[in-house]
Amino acid sequence: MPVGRRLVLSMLGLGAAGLVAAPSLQRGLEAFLGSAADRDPTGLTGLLPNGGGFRYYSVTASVPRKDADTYRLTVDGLVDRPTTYTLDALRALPQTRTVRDVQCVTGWRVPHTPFEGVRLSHLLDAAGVRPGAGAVRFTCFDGAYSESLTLEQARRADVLVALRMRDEGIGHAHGGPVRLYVAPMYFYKSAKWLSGISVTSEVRPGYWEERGYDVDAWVGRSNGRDDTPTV
Ligand SMILES: Nc1nc2c(c(=O)[nH]1)N[C@H]1C(S)=C(S)[C@@H](COP(=O)(O)O)O[C@H]1N2
Ligand SMILES: [Mo]
Repeated sequence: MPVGRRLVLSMLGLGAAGLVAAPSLQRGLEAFLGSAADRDPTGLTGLLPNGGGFRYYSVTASVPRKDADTYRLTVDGLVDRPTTYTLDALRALPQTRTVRDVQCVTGWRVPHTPFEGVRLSHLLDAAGVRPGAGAVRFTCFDGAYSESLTLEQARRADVLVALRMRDEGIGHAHGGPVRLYVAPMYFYKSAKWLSGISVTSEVRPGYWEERGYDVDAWVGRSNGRDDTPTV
């Protein structure tokens, strides 16, 4: 790490593993640390070129690329009909579009962002959720990230298996070709590079949640939103 950066981080009292920065602090750091390609103090985020305000997040150093030929999404666990979908199979299902604000728990926000895809509830109904199921766990083809929702949350109309973001196909950096989109919750719930949906009996904390984030990730009214589905 360059000396200047180490200095500013220690001045601000942030360790290299400091994960949460207030928005003003984040802006100050970005201004100080320079170019948009620069990485933030966590080493996990960077401003995406032409990203429209999004930060790139990945907990792994590299992620394999998947396309229509190689992408697969598996739905299994406590279901009657475990299913594997190709990208084309997902595209052939009814699509829902929703426009909400994206809110990262570290403070940045991107207003009015369109997402489009298949309702998670549709995939759950198609698989046939068994009695005794209480939650849904999501895994990713980065090989590391995971998330979860209660079954009730998962069945909301504004929870999508998203194929499009900002009215275009989801690029690799944003978790394409398929990511989860949980509109009413902080963006860490929206698992990128989605490869597995498993119905479980109980919620199992996800990657960040095992490292201190709240399993309950509703974006509150303090952020200017309510949790009413808009689709
Ligand atoms: N697989 C995976 N999904 C992830 C993450 C990640 O590191 N890996 N980060 C989460 C967090 S904290 C945020 S804010 C968003 C960032 O999405 P973006 O990179 O498209 O801006 O992805 C979420 N989903
Ligand atoms: Mo985030």
